[in-house]
Formats: sequence, C-alpha cells, structure tokens
Amino acid sequence: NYQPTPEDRFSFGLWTVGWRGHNTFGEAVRPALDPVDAVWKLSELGAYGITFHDDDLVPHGSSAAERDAIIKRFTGALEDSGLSVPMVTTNLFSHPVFRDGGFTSNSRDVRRYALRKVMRNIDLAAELGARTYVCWGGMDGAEYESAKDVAAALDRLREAFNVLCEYVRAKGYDLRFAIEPKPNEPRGDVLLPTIGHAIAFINELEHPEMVGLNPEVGHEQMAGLSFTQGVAQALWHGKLFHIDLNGQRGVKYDQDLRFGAGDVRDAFFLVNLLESSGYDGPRHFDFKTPRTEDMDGVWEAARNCMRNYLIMKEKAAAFRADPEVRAAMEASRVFELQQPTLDEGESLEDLLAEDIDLDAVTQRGYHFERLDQLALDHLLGVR
Ligand code: GLT
Ligand code: MN
Ligand code: MN
Ligand code: MN
Repeated sequence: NYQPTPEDRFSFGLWTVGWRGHNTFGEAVRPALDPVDAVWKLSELGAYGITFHDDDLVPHGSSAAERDAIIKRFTGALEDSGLSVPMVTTNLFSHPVFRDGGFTSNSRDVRRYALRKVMRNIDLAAELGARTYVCWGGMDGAEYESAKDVAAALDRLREAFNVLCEYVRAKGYDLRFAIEPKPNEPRGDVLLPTIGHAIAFINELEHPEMVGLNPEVGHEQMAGLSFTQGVAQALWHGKLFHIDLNGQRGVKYDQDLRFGAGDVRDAFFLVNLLESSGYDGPRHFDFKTPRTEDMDGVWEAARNCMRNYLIMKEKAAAFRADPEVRAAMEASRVFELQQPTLDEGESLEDLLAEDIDLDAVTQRGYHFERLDQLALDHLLGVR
C-alpha cells in the first residue's frame, strides 16, 4: 500500500511544506506553517527527517532569547515525534543584503557576514545531529558579464568553502558540505550551474573529501540535462552526499513539482539507480505545491512524493529482476561495457596489431528499442 516508514529515509525541507505560494506575480495564498506543526504532520505521514534554513526556523531579526525559545520548542517536538534533522542549510538569498549573492557578493562586508551566518548555523546543525550541510548559491551569479569577475568569484567561493571546512574541523563536527547546483533563477546565470561544474570546482578545494553534491532533479532538467546521468556521474566520483527530489517539465522556470510529476521516465531510472547503487543517504524532497492548492493540497503532495518514490522503487526492482530484461540487456551488450577495453598487462603492440572485421561489426544492431520498451512496459504497469 506504499505506506512510508522511517526506514525509507524520506525527509522534507521546512520551506517546502511551508511555502506560502508567493511568486514574482502573486502574493502568498496560504497561511504561515508553524515548524512544530510541520514536524508532527511529517512524522504522521511516515517521514523520518526534516531540514531547514536558519531563517525558516528562526525568523530573521529574532533576539537571542527568542532564538533560544524557538529552538527549544522545536527540539522538544523532534524528541517527542522521533523525527530527525539529517541536513541543515543557510538562507543566503532572501534578505536584500544578499542581492548580489553571499559568498561571491562584490561587497567584501557582505561576504564576511555570509560566512558568519553560516558558521553560526553550523553550530546548530551539529547540535541537532545533522551530518550534511547544504549550500545552494542561487543568488551567487550575474546578469551582467561586465559586472562579475567570474575568476575572482570562484576564488572567493573556494575561499568560503576552505574557511567553512576549517571551521568544521576545528570544532570537530562530523559534518560534510553538499553543493546544490542550479543553472539560473533567481540570478540570470548562477555560478556552478550543473553537477559537472560543481564536481570540477570541488577538486580545487583544500579538503575536497569534505565537500560533495546535493543535486536537484529539476535543476539539471532546467538545463535540458538527464538528471539520472548526472547522478550516476556524481556517484562515480563518490560525491552524492544528499539529493533533492522533485519534478520538472522541461526547460523552463524552476517548477519544484512533487516527485513523480514531470519527467516520469527520468524519475523511474533515477530510483532504479539510487536503489541499486548502495546510496544510503536521505531521500529528501524539495518541492513547492502550486498556488492553486490549500494546505490539504500541500499535505496531499507531500504524501504523494513518498508514494511515487515507493511505487517507482517497486517497479524498478521488478524491472531489474525480470529475466527477459536480463536477456535483453545481454543482447544489447550492456554488461560487455563493464569489461575493460584492454586485457590486463596487454601490450599496446598487441592492440595495434589487431584488426576488426568492419563489414561485420558495422552491421551490428544493438536492440536498445526492445530493452527500452520492456522498461516502459514495467513503468506503465503492463508487465
Ligand atoms: C530554495 C531552492 C532550493 C534549495 C534550497 C536550499 S532553497 O528553495 O530553490 O532548490 O534546495 O537552500
Ligand atoms: Mn533544492
Ligand atoms: Mn528547484
Ligand atoms: Mn526550490
């Protein structure tokens, strides 16, 4: 019956179920959600975790006493409900001071403020037992080529991660960073626009082992890319630290639909990949319920994010276990790709001396059509 349990490791951002529906053209359509109500509702639905930005939990401008009281009340609800906080992040985009970004603002005082804001919230993240700290730099980017020195921005971004890794090491926290790429929105062009850009950037850090990725379904699809292929590469590099699951229909604004909406094929192959890869991190949903819905619609969407994941998981397992699928993969030479191109110890002279029967091999068809239809039959529920 696709009823989630905490073992499924489903988590939700406080900003997702709490999104009030304001956008560039319209005002908020839903009431503010009390974080404590979110905790209870999510645990009732079968989630295991809740995540938040500093400002989602403690409104900007709260006094120290107010902050303490809010955190005390929130941790009380966590203890009583059994919900955990696997990931925490920072809001470096809403406040007007971040209009040119956080870590890469042209203003040095803003960059210093951004670092302090993150460090302060890292202490809270560690206190709550979070193991992952997400950094989404959506406001770090540009609309004017002349106004942003990209090399300097990357220098400052590297500096920020080096400083933050140093902070975590000095404090002895068991915490890793996960960079969330996005091609655009809110900035016209965001720094580190895709999974690939972020992986290359991480290699330039002082502690690359402490920094990985939090890729989001819709963000890669906004760039017209295959999310599943991007995640496969992130896994290959050992960099899938966390994941934002949602739905997106094609190359357009960031839709943040519930998981399963949008590109159903990519969702199916993504779940198939995650479930067969050994990825054991949270399955985190980052969705925004469309403005047409009231709060009932929000909880309906949250429930269905998990339901769709579990349906895909069942279908993907059946797909992998199907003997006809195995045979079709064999016929498509899928497993042959796992074989190294050269034998161990083989000399390049041997390789150079070999010949190929071009006439014969050129005729070879790969039967991918048959294999793909088997996948689609599974997905559509007729197998
Ligand atoms: C914002 C963004 C998301 C990020 C969040 C983390 S904030 O809602 O659109 O994709 O994951 O900062
Ligand atoms: Mn996200
Ligand atoms: Mn998004
Ligand atoms: Mn979003």
